[in-house]
Amino acid sequence: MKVRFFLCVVTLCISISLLSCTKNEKDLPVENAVLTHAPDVPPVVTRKHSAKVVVNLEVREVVGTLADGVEYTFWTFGGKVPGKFVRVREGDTVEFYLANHSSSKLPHNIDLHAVTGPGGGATSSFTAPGHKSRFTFTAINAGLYVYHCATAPVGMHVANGMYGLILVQPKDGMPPVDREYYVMQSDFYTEGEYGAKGLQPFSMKKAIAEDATYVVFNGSVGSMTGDKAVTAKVGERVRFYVGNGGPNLVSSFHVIGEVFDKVYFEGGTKLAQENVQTTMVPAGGSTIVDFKVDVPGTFILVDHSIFRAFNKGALGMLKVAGDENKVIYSGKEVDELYIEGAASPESHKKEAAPPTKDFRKSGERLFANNCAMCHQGEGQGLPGVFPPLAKSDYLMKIAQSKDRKELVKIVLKGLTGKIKVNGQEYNNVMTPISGLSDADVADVLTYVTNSWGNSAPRFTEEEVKTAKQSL
Ligand code: HEC
Ligand SMILES: [Cu+2]
Repeated sequence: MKVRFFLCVVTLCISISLLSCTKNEKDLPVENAVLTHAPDVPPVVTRKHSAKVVVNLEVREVVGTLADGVEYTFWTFGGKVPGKFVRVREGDTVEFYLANHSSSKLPHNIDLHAVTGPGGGATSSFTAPGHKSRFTFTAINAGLYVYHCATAPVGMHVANGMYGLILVQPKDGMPPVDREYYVMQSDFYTEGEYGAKGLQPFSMKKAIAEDATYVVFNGSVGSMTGDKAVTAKVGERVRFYVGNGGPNLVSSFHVIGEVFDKVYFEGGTKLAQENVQTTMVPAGGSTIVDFKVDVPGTFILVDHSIFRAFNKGALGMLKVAGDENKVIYSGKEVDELYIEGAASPESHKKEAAPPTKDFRKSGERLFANNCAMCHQGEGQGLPGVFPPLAKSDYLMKIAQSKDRKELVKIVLKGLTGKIKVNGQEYNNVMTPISGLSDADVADVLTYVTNSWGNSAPRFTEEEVKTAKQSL
């Protein structure tokens, strides 16, 4: 009798607590998460209460661009690398749907480092092609977390692009900023050398040796340079949510010409450090950096393991516009190029032929990827180290002379020894620039001789071809 009564009470208690639990969850307002591709970040969560947030993420295996002329079969969360950015609030209930597109060849899953539970969700989200899984978790810990695929062979799934970031905003929010960007570094391993054209297969051998062919921000070389640079205005506060998908390399994240005012170390919530030059981002880890931009110009994002930046692709740009809000590369400059490039009636005739491609755009991109790290974003150079190209008397004298092939030579063979540019002496080494086609050389030379106040006739592919024969 006593036992029975006791059991009864226990059962009643359990039912009540179960009921109240279900009721609580049902009470939560439901919202669909806004997901974004890099470099965009979903809007700040402004609500002051918990919610049930529904996340829909779709895995797709797609062929995309890894570098100029280099293609790769990426395995993606959301169609691009890195995966879509997810943003929730501490305490939210997250109902996570992982779909695997029917065109996929393999099953995939997801391990979110923000999840407390076996495999970070991996065990509950293993999804065959053409299927969809659901699991639910409570975002107990605030912070910026990496997510990735954890299907065997895990290294290969990660190496092919299966990673992204989830931000669990602290309950009390974060200090407001003017702009937020999503930057994710990762390393790629291809059968071909850096820059080898065509569809490049994954190299398991190089991946195991940790011998990265590419190290990139946001999934490809040049994803954040030229007209794809992220932007800000003088006086604004900028925040980068930085992740590192690996699979292997630790990043020494640095922005050339900026100091991070605040660094939320390893993506945690404690403001651990102020006034930082370079911060480490572990593979499978993150960091949050805040800084105010004080002067206009182009600021270069790099992995300061510096060969990765200048030789493997880990280079991005933040373009900061000044008060005058000058638009650096405008359509009008293209007109300028056609008009001012016509130095003689004859060359005018040549110029009149419509270009087969937008060589100015191409030149801008080539400059960003091959020259800007030394000669700087606006061609202004670094005093005493890298001579300026902007309004360089040295450059412009050659560009307007009969010896224009000397410029082709500088690009392809490099330059050493004493030179004088605008009255200042330089005695440094410019190493040869490799991997450029004749058309590339023509475009980049046209670009540097027709930007920042420079003006000269256009370089053509033919001219470069001829110049090369006499080098
Ligand atoms: C690794 C750094 C580096 C890179 C990358 C680089 N340069 Fe240079 N460049 C130099 C240095 C250093 C000099 C001066 C060499 C000397 O002192 O003899 C120089 C000199 C020059 C000059 C002659 C001097 C002047 O300022 O007019 C030109 C023109 C030039 N570079 C063009 C380019 C172009 C175009 C590219 C990209 C295709 C490029 N450089 C990439 C370092 C670099
Ligand atoms: Cu996978």
